[in-house]
Amino acid sequence: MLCIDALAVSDLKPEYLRCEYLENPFIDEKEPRLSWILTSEVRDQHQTAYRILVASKIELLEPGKADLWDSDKVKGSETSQVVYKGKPLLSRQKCYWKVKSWDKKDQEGEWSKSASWEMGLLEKADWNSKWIGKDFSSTTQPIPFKNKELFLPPSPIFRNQINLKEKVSKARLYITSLGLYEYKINGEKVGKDFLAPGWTDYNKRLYYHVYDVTDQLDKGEQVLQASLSSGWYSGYIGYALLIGNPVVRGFYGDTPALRAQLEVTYTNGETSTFATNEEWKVSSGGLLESDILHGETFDARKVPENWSSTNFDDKNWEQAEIINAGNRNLELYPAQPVQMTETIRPIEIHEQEEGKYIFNMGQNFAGLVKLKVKGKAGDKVVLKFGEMLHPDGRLMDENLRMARATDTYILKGDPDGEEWTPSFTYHGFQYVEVTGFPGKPTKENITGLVLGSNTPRVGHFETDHPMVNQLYKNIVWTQRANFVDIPTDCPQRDERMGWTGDAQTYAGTAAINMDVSAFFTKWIQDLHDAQWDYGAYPDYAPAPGVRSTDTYAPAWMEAGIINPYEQYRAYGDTRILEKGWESMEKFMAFHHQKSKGAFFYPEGSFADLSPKGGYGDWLSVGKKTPPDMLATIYYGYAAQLMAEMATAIGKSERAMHYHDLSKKIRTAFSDHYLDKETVRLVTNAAAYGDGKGYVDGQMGFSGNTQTAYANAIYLDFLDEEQKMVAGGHLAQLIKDNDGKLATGFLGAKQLLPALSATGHSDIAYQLLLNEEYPSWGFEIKNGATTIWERWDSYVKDDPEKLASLNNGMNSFSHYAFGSVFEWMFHNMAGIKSEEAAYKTFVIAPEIPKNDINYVSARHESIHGKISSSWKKEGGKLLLEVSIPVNTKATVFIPAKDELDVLLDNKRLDQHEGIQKGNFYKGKQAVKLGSGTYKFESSLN
Ligand code: RAM
Repeated sequence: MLCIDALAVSDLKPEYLRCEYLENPFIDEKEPRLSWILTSEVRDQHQTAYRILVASKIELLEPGKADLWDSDKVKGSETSQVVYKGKPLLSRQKCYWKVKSWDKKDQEGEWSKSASWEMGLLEKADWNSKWIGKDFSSTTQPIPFKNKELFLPPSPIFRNQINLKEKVSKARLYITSLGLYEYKINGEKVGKDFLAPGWTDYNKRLYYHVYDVTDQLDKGEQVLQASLSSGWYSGYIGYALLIGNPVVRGFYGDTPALRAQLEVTYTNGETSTFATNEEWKVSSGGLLESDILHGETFDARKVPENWSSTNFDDKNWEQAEIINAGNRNLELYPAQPVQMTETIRPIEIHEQEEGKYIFNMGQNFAGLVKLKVKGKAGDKVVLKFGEMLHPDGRLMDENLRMARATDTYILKGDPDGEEWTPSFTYHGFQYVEVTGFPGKPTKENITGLVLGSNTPRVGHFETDHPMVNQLYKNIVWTQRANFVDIPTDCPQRDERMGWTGDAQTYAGTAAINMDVSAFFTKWIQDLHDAQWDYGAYPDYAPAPGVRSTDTYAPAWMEAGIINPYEQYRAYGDTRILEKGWESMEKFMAFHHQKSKGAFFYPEGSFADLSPKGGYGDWLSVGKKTPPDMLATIYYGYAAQLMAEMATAIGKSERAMHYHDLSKKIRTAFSDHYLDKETVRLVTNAAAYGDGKGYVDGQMGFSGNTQTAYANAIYLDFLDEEQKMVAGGHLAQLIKDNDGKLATGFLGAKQLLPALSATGHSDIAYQLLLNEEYPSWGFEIKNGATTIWERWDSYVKDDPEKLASLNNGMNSFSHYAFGSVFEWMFHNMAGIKSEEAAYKTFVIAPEIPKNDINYVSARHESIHGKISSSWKKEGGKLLLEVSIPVNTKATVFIPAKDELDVLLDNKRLDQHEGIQKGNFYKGKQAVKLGSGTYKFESSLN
């Protein structure tokens, strides 16, 4: 008989090996962090030690041979963020690694499969390529558009023919650009990325990518091709044109430029580098207009025939211009690039007027379409993108403001038909208006390509309530549409900026849905890069300056603290805290100075901003929560997070300082904004005068708002007793408001958790399920497939109301209100992290009396799969949970009493080794290690 113990081998298996959050990546981090996930069939399993091997060749990846690092057996339970401590890593070095773990009985598991990473170019001297480009501005005519003019230079194409003398054993392309690039070898695109190298403050850092192109090369003649577009570097950004900013495009520079080097190792061991330089030729190709915001015009007749073939003669092409791009700081792109993540088929087409067809893609998303068409040379197909239709069936484009959002294709007349996908733009849309199509188009002529940062999906949520399921779907789609290199506010109109308020409020939800560890590693750097000299974090990052009055605002600027904190909470990332620490301290010093050392902000403290007070509880309904009250809350919240982060990185003295500061701010807050007798939040509304200059100031100001209580409760500005009373006030406010919410960007996330925390879970559920304006359900009833910017962005079947909507600022894909998902995951499914990265967590589902009988949620954490799933069945509550290896959870099972709870069909006291906690307020606590557990109890 096989006896596991006798073999003394544990079934503990390290899987999903990652380096700097990515699988087998190219990196330039000299001390990379390694992570793995453990699986085991044994319950309550954890790691007591691990051993990592790193070798320069796969053959050396064995004990005793590993030439880069052998960690030896290291005692500890860490499975993520383990820092490489081997030999110094060099440019281009490939590293293979594997790991094994010892279990709770100190039994040894098997080695993992091997994984790898490869170093990029670590020294400036590694770059020997030149910047090449072509300035077409003198030949570009402005194009009239909506009473203004657009300046859309064509995209240059570049060519260089090389000869490889031997067979190739290894080839890497190191590539970056100012603007956007596409690089091809013998007509085949390198990589699958779009919009590379992304958006950063190009004066501070510019990212490059590395591609393994070994399989794209052969011995002999090869054609290297590239094209460039303005992108964020020299194209249009945001609403600069709309508001008449002195600069509307070219915020970072005028002429896009490319820098690339193809490094080849032959089978005989020799190497060659083929770099961009004056040997490259340039011409204009088919791309007559190309802008990330406005779209592209492509004339297929203008593409030089056969230019990807080695027989092509480029002697009439000009020599590429060598561009003086200065001394740029080049770093390897640290995240998953923007890629096509899905394709979508149209669900219907209607001919809106003769020759004008509207394709309904059935889903609002960000991306492009691939056009398939057959016709004669010179036929011109125009694709216009929009999110909604007017009641008469016309495409709604008013809400796009100054984004042209149009792609045009001019046919070359290929009898076999032709296909086109734009290269350097994207749109936010559900509908495509097609004109000029030769004949009558069918659904086969258009395919939707979903673009976005390719962050792995790690969250799932399902109930037996169709509206709630649709809401969850809409949240995920909105995240996909807006996580496009940076977290944008919206994908469709002339904006698409990394608004900090939106990003801070949504960060928690984002990390439950997708693995955004690498994505936010990048954007948090953008945020620090965009910090003002005086310490405030900006309204959006990157911050190119699309309006001079866009400076900073309370609850927007705190993204500089909140987003790193959320990254730490989700992934246990302490390095990001260490790296940003100085900037964050500088920000806190700004607060100190701005508040004149008073630990709170009295009414009017931010009257110097435009709008006055900042953005406040943006897009709330009814009376406004005083922005200075919110500013005080966010100051105090930031101090509290600083204390926690300081502790996490071992800065105990700073932790004490911030702990003390956070307490002082809370005291000053309640001295000024709290009537301690009634526990009402109060303000001196008279200080705001008639409210002119404040966002919605004409509505008047009050401390007694849903947002005020929700924040004070959720962010710990009240003691336990006060919290319960304030919860009562909040519940009453909702009742007085016909059972509806009234919160904006700064209250929508906090509202439901604040209700749950104060015993009003029933009202939280009622708000979630409400279908009348304003509510999440209202959007869905009116056909939303994504989360809207405003509670009343659209109304079906009411043309009059529709006509009165504010189309100057109306997006149908804005994730901020989707932050309600935090409550759905934390409270409906009940999963809440305690220690960072779910090392310990709680599962405490709140079971509603009516309407919902089933909830199931899952999250692939950095420690593995967590799930909680409950259903009501025949008067019983069935709860199934799973807890990853190396973590512990406290599960709270709703029950009549402790004898009412069955675990795997047995009473708790009949189980050995189960740590039973208290029975308190209708819930039995049980502390569990890893495994899957089934509970049964009576429904109350
Ligand atoms: C809007 C943006 C964003 C918001 C700011 C205040 O224009 O769309 O969502 O944060 O304004």
